[in-house]
Amino acid sequence: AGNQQLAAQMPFNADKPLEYGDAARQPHQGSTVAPGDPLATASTSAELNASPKVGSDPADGVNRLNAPLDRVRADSGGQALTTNQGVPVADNQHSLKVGLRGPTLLEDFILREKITHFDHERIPERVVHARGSAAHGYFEAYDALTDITKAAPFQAAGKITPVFVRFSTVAGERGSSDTARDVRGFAVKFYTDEGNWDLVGNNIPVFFIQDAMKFPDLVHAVKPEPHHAMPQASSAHDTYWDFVSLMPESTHMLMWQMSDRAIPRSYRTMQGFGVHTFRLVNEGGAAVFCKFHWNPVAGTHSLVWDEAAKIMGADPDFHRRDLWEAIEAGAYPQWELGLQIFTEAQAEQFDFDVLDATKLIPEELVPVRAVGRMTLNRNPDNFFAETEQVAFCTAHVVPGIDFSNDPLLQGRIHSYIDTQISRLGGPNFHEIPINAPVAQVHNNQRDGMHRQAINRGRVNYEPNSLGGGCPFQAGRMGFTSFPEPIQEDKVRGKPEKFAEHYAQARMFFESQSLAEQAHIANAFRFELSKVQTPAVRARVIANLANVDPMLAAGVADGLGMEVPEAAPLATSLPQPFYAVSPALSLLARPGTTGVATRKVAILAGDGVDGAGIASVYAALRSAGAVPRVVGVQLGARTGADGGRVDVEISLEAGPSVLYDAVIVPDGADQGRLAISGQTLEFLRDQYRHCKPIFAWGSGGELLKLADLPDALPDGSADPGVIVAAAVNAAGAYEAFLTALAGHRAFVRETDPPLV
Ligand code: HDE
Repeated sequence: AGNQQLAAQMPFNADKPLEYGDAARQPHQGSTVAPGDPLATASTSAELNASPKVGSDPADGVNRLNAPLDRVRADSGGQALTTNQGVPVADNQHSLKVGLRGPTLLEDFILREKITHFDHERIPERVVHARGSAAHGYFEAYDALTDITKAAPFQAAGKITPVFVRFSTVAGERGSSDTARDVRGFAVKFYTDEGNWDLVGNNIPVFFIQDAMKFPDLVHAVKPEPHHAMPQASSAHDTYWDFVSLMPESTHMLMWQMSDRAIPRSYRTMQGFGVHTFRLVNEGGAAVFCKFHWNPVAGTHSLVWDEAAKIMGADPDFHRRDLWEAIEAGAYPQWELGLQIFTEAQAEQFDFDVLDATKLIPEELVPVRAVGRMTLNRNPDNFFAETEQVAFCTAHVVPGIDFSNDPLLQGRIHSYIDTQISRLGGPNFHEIPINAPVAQVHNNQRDGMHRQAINRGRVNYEPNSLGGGCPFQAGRMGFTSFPEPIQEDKVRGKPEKFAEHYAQARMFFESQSLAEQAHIANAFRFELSKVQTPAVRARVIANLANVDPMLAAGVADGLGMEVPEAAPLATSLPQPFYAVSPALSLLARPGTTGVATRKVAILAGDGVDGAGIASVYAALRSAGAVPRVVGVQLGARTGADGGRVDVEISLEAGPSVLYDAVIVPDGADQGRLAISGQTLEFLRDQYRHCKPIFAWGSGGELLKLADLPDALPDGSADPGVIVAAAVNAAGAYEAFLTALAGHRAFVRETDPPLV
C-alpha cells in the first residue's frame, strides 16, 4: 500500500521507479522502524519512520527529502545489464576483436563507454575535510522561536525539518584513518521550507585563526609537507608547529586540539559548534546574536591517544563503521541543538570580541538554551552520490539567519561555493539530488555544465512582461540582510581585543580534570617530539608559558628542554580573567547512565564457563550493549560443562582497542587462550586504556598472568576492575555495568603507563 501511495504521489514519469525494480523502494535493513503517525510520535522521535518509502506521507514533513531522492535512487534487482544509453548488453566479458587473438576494434562502443566512464570516476577530494561520513535524519524544534527568528525550522513546536549531516576529519586525505588527532567537521544541511540552510561547524567551538586571509597558510602548514607528502593525517610535523608557533592567536585552539576532543570515541559522542557568532532575525526585523551548539544525547566521550593510534591500524574506518552500524541497528544518534543568544549591547561588555573566532562565550556568561533535537535515522544508499557529492556552503542561509562580521566567516561565505565549482565540476552543483533543496527553485540562472532542469518558456530575464513578470521578487517574504549601519574607513587590520591570545586558553586548561590536563600535556609532548627543529619546539613552549607555567614546564621536561622565556604579549590591555568553566571539560559534562552501543569483548576458549557467558551476553544485549565473544580461533569451542561456545571474532581480527570493556570468564586461564600473547596484550591494552574489566572464577588468574596490578598505585581498589567468585556474585555484574556506563577509570592512569 505504501508503494502504491508513493507511486500515486510521483510528480512525473510515474513508471520510472519501476524500471529500477521494487527493491529500489526498500530501505536498508535495520535503518527504519515501522511507519506510524510521525507527528503523533514526534516527542519520542527515535520511533519516527526513517523512510517514507515504507509508507509515511511526504506532506507531513518528516522525510520530505526522500520523495525527490527516490526519483533518482536506482536498484538493478531483476534487471538486464545495459549501456548508459539503455541498450541491453549481451556479453560483459569480452571486447570485440578481429578473431579470437586479433586486435580490439575501435568500433566496440560498449567497451569504450565502460572504460571511458571508469577513467572519469574520480572527482577532486575536498581540499580540507576530505574524509567524512554522513547520514540522513531530521531536526525537531522544541518550541516556536518566532520571537527571535523567522527561520523556518523554528516556527512551531514539534516542527520537523529534514537534514543531511556529514562528519569529517580535516587534514587527512579521503582514504586516511578516522582516529587521527584532528578537529572533526560537523556539517548540517537543513532542507527547510524556505531553502537550504547549511550550518557548517566543527566539534571544537573555536578556531586556529581570526581572519580568512590566513586559512590557506594554515592548511598548507598542516597538510603533508609538500616535498615528500608526509605525514598523512597528522599535525605532528615541523611545518604545522612552525606556523602555529608564529601565530599565537592559535594557542587557544591548540589547547582543544591537544585535548581528548581531537580523538573522539565516536561521532555520536562529540559536541558540534557553529563557531562563529551568527545573527537571528525575527519577522519584525529585530536581530540578536547567536552561537550554535550541538550536544550529543549519548554524552561526550573520547579515546586515549595510545588507543587512537592503534585503532588507525586495527580499523581505519572506526568512526565511519560506528555511525553506520548504530543507524543500521536502530540506535539512532541524537543531538540537542542549543543556542547562546545575546544582544549587541551585551557583546560590547565582554572582555573579548564576539567577532573573534579564537574566543568562545563561556556558558556561565551566556547560558545555552536547548531548542530542538536532531536524529540521524538513515544511512545513505550510495557513498559517492550522497556523502561525496554533498556540498555544504556557509553562504546557504535562509530568512531569519544572518551573518556577523567575523572576518573568518566572511571569507567562508565566498570559499564554499567557489570550491564546489571545481570539486563538482560547474555551477549546477545545486541540482545534484543531495544538494537540491526541498523548497522549489525558480530563477533566471540558466545553462552551464550538466544542467538538469528543463526550464520552460522564452523568458530568462527579469523584469519581463512576456512571462507575466515571473518569477517575481519575493519582497518581504524573501531573504533580507540585517541592515547593520556601518560607516568606517577601509583598512586591513584587526581590533585590539583580537590581540589577546592566552586568557581563554588558560580558562580551558584550568577547567579540565587532572586526567584531561595530563592528556593535553602528553599530546603536546608527543607532537613536539616529532618536530625536528628545536627552535620551533621552544617557540611553542614560550607560548604555553603564557597559558600555564606548569603546563609549559611539563612539556619542556618531556622534551628534555629548559623552559624558554614566555613569548611577549601582543597587547598591553589587561589580561581578562575567566572563572573555571566546567562545561569545557568532557569528563564534567553530563554523561548517559546507560551502556547502549558499548562494545564488550568476552574472552572465550575451550573450558570456559559457557553458561556464565550466555547469561552475561544476554544481559548486555538487553541493556543495549554490543557483546562479542573473542578468542584465539573462530568457531565453536567446548565450554566447561561440555556445551558449545561460539567464538565470533579472533583476537587477531578484533584486538582490544575495538572494545569498550572486557569480560574474562571462569576457565579463560586454560588452554590456548592463556598462552597466547595476543590475549595478554588484549588485557594489558584494556587496562592501559583504563577500560572496565570484569573477571570471575579462575578468569582472575588470567589478569595475573597479564601482570595487571590488583590495586591502584595508592593501594586502593580500582573501581574499573571487578573480580568476582562467580558470574552471579552479588553486585559484581552491576558494578561492571556502572563502570561501563562511566566509560573509563582514569584513576588508574600513570605516565608512563605501568602496563
Ligand atoms: Fe571550512 N572549508 N573553511 N571551516 N569546513 C571546507 O569546503 C574554509 C572553517 C568546515 O562535510 C571546504 O566543500 C575557509 C571553520 C567543515 O563537506 C572549503 C575557512 C569551520 C567542512 C573550506 C574555513 C569549518 C569544511 C573544503 C576560513 C568550523 C566540511 C571542501 C576562512 C566552523 C564540509 C568544501 C563537508 C570544508 C574553506 C574555516 C568547517 C575549502 C576558507 C572555522 C565541517 O570551502
